[in-house]
Amino acid sequence: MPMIHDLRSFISSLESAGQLVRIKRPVDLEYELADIAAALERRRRPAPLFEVVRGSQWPIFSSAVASQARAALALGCERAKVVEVMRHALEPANGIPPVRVEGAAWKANVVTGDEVDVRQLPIPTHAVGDGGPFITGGVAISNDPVSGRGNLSFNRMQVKGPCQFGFNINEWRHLREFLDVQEANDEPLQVAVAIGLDPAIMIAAGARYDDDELLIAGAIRGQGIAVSRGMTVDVDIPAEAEIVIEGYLAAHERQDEGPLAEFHGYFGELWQSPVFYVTAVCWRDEPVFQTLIPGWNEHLYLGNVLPREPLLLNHVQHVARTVTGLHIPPYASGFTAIVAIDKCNPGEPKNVALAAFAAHVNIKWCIVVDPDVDIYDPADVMWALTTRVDWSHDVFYVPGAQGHEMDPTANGRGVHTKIGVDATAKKERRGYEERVRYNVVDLSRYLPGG
Ligand SMILES: Cc1cc2nc3c(=O)[nH]c(=O)nc-3n(C[C@H](O)[C@H](O)[C@H](O)COP(=O)(O)O)c2cc1C
Ligand SMILES: [Mn+2]
Repeated sequence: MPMIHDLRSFISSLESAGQLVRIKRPVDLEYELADIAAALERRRRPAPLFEVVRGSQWPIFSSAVASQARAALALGCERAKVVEVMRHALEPANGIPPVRVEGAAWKANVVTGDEVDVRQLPIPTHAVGDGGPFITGGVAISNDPVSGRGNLSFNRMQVKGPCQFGFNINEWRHLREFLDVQEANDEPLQVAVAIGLDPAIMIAAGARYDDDELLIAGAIRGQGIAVSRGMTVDVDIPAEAEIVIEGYLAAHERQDEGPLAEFHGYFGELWQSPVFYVTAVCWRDEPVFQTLIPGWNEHLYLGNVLPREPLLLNHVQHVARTVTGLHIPPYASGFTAIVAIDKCNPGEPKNVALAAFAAHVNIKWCIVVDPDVDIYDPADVMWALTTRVDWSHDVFYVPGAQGHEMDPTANGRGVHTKIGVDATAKKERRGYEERVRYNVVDLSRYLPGG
């Protein structure tokens, strides 16, 4: 398979793998586009490329890394190897630094100064409870004002005017630290936002990492990501981005921003967020705009699944050498871990659940299954829960544990109850017969469209 190096080559790979659907019927930017993409994501259908969007000269692509199959394609591996590939890429020793080049595809079209009007960009309004149009699929690129190192992050951006966005930054982000440093000197912070990217860069941007996250993207691709200096900002931007928005976060300025669909599946509140002023908009010839459906599968894959599964693997492998697979499913807001083990001892599944709770505060439910259960299929996991769990023996609670402060079941400090479930078969309790099986068939050979 040809190597993925930008959004276009990823779209080609998806198309070859039957993971792309070209939508030719015109769609609206407000709600309709996101409604379709959201329905496709939840049904694990292909990623949509909207070829005709009312009010847009550009096509819009959504839902890049919204399923295990597409995460595997993005990483160039099998579904079950995603965790190991991510573990390798996140290991700081394996990072590959970006490579600076002069030219960039997006330098073909540049608009600066008074000519800028971001309201002409095809920015969708996604969910009915969102506060308006938001850029959700852009990666913010910045530099640490102290060390000079680069940084990638996701920050939702709400359109506020022709050259102005509300720009969301949580308390504990690197970008927040950088802005704090600049504000202490009454200086702005330069930022570039790249839209339409190699999914390796999107995956890297979702990770918590002490160095430049572009090193992770380099590790995924096995070579440094080409970057080029901004037109109006001193920031190195992926050279093959489809669209680039350059500008700065003004010191000490805050404005209403939000609400937007959050990762836990509820709408958030209005925030007092920094303000981003645009100094340039640049794009490749015939660019593809990219969006990400907030509060839905891709959001979870990038923020909670891919960056956290390696951490979970390290922890559960510490207590059980027999881990055969694990998954943090996107449909459970990143709060649930499913771990498959080939258990040697009856108590092992409970130790595995305890280790999962220690891996990350978010994890509040750990389900341990046997290797015959498909951890990517919620129905198969539900079957194991139903036929292999005696609730009074196989479940334990950890009340008063620390969780994520935004967990809707936790109190205001993020304190909640964790629950471990041993959903492995207990043959010592009762002999089980062989489970029902049918052979795996390639449905695309029998059904048009697969
Ligand atoms: C799709 C997506 C959207 C996100 N949106 C925001 C956001 O609006 N504000 C924020 O502070 N973090 C957001 N995050 C989380 C951060 O981007 C992410 O944790 C990143 O690692 C922070 O990087 P930093 O610490 O280098 O700034 C989002 C994450 C994802 C995956
Ligand atoms: Mn960072």
